Amino acid sequence: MKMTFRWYGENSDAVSLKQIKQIPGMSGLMGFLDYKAAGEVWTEEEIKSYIDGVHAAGLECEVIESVNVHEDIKMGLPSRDEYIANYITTIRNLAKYGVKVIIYNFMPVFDWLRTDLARVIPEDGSNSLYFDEKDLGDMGPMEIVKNTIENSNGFSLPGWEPERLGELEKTLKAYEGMTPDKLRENYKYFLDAIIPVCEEVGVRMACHPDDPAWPIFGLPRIAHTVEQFDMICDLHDSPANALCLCTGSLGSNPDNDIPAAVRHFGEKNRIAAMHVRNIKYLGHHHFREASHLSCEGDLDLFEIMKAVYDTCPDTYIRPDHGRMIWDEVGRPGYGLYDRALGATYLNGLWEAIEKMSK
Ligand code: CS2
Ligand code: MN
Repeated sequence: MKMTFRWYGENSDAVSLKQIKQIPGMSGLMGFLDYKAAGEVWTEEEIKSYIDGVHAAGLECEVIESVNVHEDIKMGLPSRDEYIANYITTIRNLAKYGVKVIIYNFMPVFDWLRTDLARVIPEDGSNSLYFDEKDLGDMGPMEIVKNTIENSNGFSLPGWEPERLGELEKTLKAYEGMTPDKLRENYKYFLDAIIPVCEEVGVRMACHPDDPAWPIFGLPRIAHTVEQFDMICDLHDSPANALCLCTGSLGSNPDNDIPAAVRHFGEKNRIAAMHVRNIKYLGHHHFREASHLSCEGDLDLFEIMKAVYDTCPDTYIRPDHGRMIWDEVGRPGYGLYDRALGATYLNGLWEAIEKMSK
């Protein structure tokens, strides 16, 4: 297991590489060039300069997160071939600089969705990301994105900045009539093109689950149950077609048994990376994010780490979203303190499991 940390880059992250390096047991990053639009090539120069900086701080960069897939690929438009060619160039460029895993998602239009980015936890005054389907009410996606822009403490739809609002309307329209089967067909077309290249250059693609783990706004979603991930694995049968098993995303639906899912895909050699965090269920389609500790949420982090140890012990792990604690001000979900506590806790579980298994 290699413990890693998500970092958004010099100009986009309040957390420094030096701070990350000082977290006990931190091997490196799940890195990210946050200014790249979906479909754009990540050039060698950009990658080299980012990764050189990470190495200079004494950290590795074997995992890159959010090389986003252009909507035209998901929609299966004729223009997809050009975007797939760009994606392949990015894979080759990343591999040249030592990247071994690329985390991405195949969610139409939206990445993760929350209805509150800073929900105060009454017990201790910290705050965390929060979702309640009832808060969406009758609002459609356009209204929610506008709401986000007007009220930064309200809804969040990553990637939909004001200047892209016009595009959002068009994209939503273009998805009308899209079915899960059709989306899967387009997914297969993408995988058939990129996975042979991944095999050639030694990169594993790691699909991140839908978050929350159910369809939203009537858009089809195909990555939020074990059965659906089995189908994704079967679309192109290769260890390079793998998963980033995010416990908090998949676990937002209590019907998903997370330790069992880790064992299932670990045994199939299809887990390339893990995001590990905890969730507190508050009702139907209603949850908040908890500290990583098992007793503060509804997931059993010991059982999850044990399943990793037993079935995919060489995987990359990172603590995922953390709460905002100790008056930290930062990117929601991505402050320093609670994620550092999370990493330390997960390292402690790992040491105990390792020693007790000998
Ligand atoms: C991340 C995702 O913050 C998060 O929830 O885990 O945004 C993840 O990076 C993407 O879905 C991967 O493309
Ligand atoms: Mn995640």
